[in-house]
Amino acid sequence: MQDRTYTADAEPGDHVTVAGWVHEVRDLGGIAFLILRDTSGKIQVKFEKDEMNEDLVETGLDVARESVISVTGEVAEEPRAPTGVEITPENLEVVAPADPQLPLDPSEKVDAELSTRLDNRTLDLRKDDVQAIFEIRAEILRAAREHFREVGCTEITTPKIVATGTEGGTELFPITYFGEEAFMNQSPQLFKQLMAGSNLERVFEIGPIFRAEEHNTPRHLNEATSIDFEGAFCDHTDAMDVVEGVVKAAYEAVSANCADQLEALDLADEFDLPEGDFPRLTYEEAIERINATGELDEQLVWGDDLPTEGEKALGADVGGHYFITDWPSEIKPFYIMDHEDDEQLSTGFDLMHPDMELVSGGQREHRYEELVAGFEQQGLDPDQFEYYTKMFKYGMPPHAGFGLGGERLVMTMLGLENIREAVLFPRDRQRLSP
Ligand code: ATP
Ligand code: AMO
Repeated sequence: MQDRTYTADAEPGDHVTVAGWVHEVRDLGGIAFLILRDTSGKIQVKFEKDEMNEDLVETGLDVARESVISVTGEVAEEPRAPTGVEITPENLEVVAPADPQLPLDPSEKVDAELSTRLDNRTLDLRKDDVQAIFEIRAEILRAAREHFREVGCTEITTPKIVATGTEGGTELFPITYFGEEAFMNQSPQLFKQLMAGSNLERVFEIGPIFRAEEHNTPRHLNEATSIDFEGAFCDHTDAMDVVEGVVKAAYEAVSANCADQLEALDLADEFDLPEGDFPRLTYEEAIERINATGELDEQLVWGDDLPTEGEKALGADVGGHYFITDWPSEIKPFYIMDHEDDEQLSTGFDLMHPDMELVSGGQREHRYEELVAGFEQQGLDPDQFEYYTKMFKYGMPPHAGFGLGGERLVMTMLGLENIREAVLFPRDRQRLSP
């Protein structure tokens, strides 16, 4: 391979080789420009027809858009070029020609349909704004990992092929595992809890979760990325502190390190960091405030789950991230601990963005007898979960944790309209390929 020696900070006079995709060719008669694009940006290549080798000019001007070419030449200052410099080519090689019939043109100003974009993700990711989403996503995950490590967590990975589900039986994807029924895991819930009982004590995982969600909504995926935490000797308030830290660290990292990407997304002027402590409303306060907005046709009563319009009304009222705590035990999973003085009230919490739920978490039931009784109340057979429950007989400390939806964090941070925009190859009811 020929070395690619061009970098975005090349100086006039440098002799460079730049390889990338043909973004656009403008032929103005005596002079023509080819804009070459690579991961670092775009560079102008100038053809002066009367002064340059005819073959070279012909190859450069005939090459189809999105072909990969390699150009060697000298960098010169040119204030009218997009980057202030241009290259006069001495050599030009077509590395990989593109079919002139593109299913999606990355240089088009008008956006293609989302389904066309998802069917042609490689081409779609040649657009600055789409590339920016995935660079920001990577920065968010990097910042989350760093924050977890700062608060003493060890990164783990847990199985995605499992024998039992935890988050509701209807949302499981069954698979066949050497002739036996198995499932794709809906959450690392049980495994991360088992690690809270180990000497690792505080763990986190960033990995896929699989849910056979029936709804086709702009905020549900059938394969999502969950950012999970579990900590021994933690209660629900400690877990809330950790997730608040992770979310703030993600915003701060994007603000500090992704200026170009925010610019590409037209967000440079409106990217605000979450300010102050996230308010912590109880479930009871939350339903009162929702009822007071008058946005719902029917008033909510204790025990109701919050409908989407209710979440939106409350989000608009609060105006930023906030927690909802002290949920009724009956609408939180069986593994969540109830308050000591009121067994109708759970330690479960949600972290909300004004537009949607980002996180669920809580302190866990760590007492063996109560845990087994919880399985039975849920209609689950405790024997099937023996691999998990038995570890609660051998010294399981109080512990708490949360699951944060990775794509929802990206989506809400960047104001994306559809969660699929935050996934390279989303899985939904209609989409199993690519
Ligand atoms: P020629 O005499 O071969 O046409 P020129 O440099 O005089 O060369 P013009 O015809 O004056 O070119 O320019 C055509 C268009 O291209 C103008 O709009 C001009 O601003 C623009 N242009 C010329 N040179 C450059 C350059 N190096 N980078 C960007 N734009 C340029
Ligand atoms: P829960 O089921 O609320 O909790 O999931 C946690 C967070 O994961 C995200 N999420 C999803 N994102 C996109 N598409 C989906 N289908 C989807 N399902 C979930 C959401 C949600 O808030 N075990 C608990 C967590 C815990 O208590 O530690 C759990 O999975 O952002």
